[in-house]
Amino acid sequence: MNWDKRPFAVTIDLEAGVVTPAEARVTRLSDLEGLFVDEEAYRQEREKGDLRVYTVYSIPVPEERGQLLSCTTILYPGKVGKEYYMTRGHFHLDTQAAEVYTCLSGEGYLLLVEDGSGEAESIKVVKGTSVYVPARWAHRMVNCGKIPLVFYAVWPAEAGHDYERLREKGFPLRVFEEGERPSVVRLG
Ligand code: S6P
Ligand code: ZN
Repeated sequence: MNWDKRPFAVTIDLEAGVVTPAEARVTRLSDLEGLFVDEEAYRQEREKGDLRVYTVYSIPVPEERGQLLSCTTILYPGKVGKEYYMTRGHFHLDTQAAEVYTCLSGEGYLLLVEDGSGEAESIKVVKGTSVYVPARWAHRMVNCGKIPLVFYAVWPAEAGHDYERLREKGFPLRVFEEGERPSVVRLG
């Protein structure tokens, strides 16, 4: 996209999550090694193929103070063992950067954990749920439905992503299928 500091528009397919024009990035099972609790189930899934877990359509702007980045994420339905497909999840490198997640289609949970206290929350999301993610809260979306979970995110362009910090700390909440229903479980 040519950036000339002029207003511009994109088109978002609200059901499919596809943004035109935008750049798509696919995250596959092989990119998410170590993420899911059941390592044996992960190994078995990998033997079946390297399935897509989510696709992100980013609307690029310069990563400078004052700019707003936005994207859609299409999180496909699926499970590794009993654990539903989820995004990797992250803190923002800029500890003052908040974010808004708005669900356009599908259903699931947004899992959050606060960096200092370790306080954790799960928020049920369906089409139309818009969640304010305060600064310092790591965030991860989980698809508990049978169709793709599509959400639109907007956040400060200079926020950056800290995946490593979340990986080291671990995410205390997980969502598993129990009796054909999602169940949010606290680990440890
Ligand atoms: C960025 C925002 C989303 C995620 C995307 C994929 O701040 O939260 O665009 O990047 O949903 O998730 P993840 O955890 O792999 O970046
Ligand atoms: Zn974020």
